Amino acid sequence: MAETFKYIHASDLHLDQPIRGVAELPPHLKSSLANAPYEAAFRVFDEAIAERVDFVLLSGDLFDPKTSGPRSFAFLIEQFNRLMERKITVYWVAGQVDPPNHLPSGMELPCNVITFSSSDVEVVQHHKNGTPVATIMGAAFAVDRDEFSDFFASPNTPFPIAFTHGEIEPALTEKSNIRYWAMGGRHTSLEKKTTDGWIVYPGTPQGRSVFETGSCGCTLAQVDGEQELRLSKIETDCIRWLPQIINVSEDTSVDALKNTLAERASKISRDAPQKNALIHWHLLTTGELNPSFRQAARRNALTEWLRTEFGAASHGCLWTTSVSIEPPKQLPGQWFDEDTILGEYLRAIGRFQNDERLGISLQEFLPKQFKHGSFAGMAQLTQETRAEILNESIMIGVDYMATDLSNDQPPTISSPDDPEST
Ligand SMILES: [Mn+2]
Repeated sequence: MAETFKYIHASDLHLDQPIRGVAELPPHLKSSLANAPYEAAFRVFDEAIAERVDFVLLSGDLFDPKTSGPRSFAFLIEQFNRLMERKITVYWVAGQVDPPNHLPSGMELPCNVITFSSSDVEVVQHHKNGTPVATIMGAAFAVDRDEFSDFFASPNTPFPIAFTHGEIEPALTEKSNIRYWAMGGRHTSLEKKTTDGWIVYPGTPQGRSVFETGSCGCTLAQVDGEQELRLSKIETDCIRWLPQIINVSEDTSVDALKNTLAERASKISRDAPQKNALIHWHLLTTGELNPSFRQAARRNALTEWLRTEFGAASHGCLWTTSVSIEPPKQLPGQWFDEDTILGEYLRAIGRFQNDERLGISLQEFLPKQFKHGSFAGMAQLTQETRAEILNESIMIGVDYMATDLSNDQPPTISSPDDPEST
């Protein structure tokens, strides 16, 4: 029977990358948000120690030496030293931003850290009690890598692990005899079965934006005496992005919506107690546009209510980042037909919605000094953001220009001496 062993696989720590897209933040969440990337990475190394793993695989993008200060590197050295004291080896393969051979000068890695900086495959065998248990074939990220045939092991190689960063097609892993593809470069986790084993992207230990939703962490792999592999996910994130979609029909009342939101909020708390969450509530209109939520001011009031009700705790806090509404596919026909500024405005947006070939050029609105460089990129719309912006433009137009406010006014309390009150 072969020696058993286990390892933790993590990637894309991006220590220097802050959490993005949260405009207003209460004081009680500020420090936990600022420290979340470090906190999550710390948990990865903590788990390695608690699980008494044999080694740790770090599949690149740990931090960007060009943009980060000394904190990231000092933090990593500290963690590597903690692992060294416990005789845990660290394998680190270069991702897109962190070639280990480009580390700040004068900074030295502890001797338990083995790096892979070349884009050619280098092979290292990991030994346990004098026998080789795993064969690590590491190669740094390469922009032009389109084949993976160099990652290949002969049938009797001890547990072959391919170790790199970038995108891979499962078809390219066939006949490689690789048991585990330790990949990096995707920020959301992914496990895929291959003919010989698994492709694993553990994802980032801490989601940074609304595009990195749900639980984040690292992967624990255990290989038993029969060479069978067992995978499990370990959650390490401190703050979780949990966007929510709520259906709203034309006659949903504000109170009914608040009940639905409260139910959803308590379900989130039950599923992940003690976990701070950032929530964007997206109201999806079924039927016709609900007049109670069509004005931005009403949605802002809802945001305030959500923050007060569920966002006050410093543990298990559900912080509402925003409330948005998606207009129904069909707005009242007369709005489009009416001979008003709103009618003309909606007809113009409709033309853009119906013809994707109609480009939206925002470049011309950029101030002269921002026409080139990184700002210019923000004026380029993807198909998805184009649809989103058109939707939002409709809501802004309706908000400012729709005249039929008869159902929109908040209920007024009638005074007793008003002859018309009943
Ligand atoms: Mn990355």
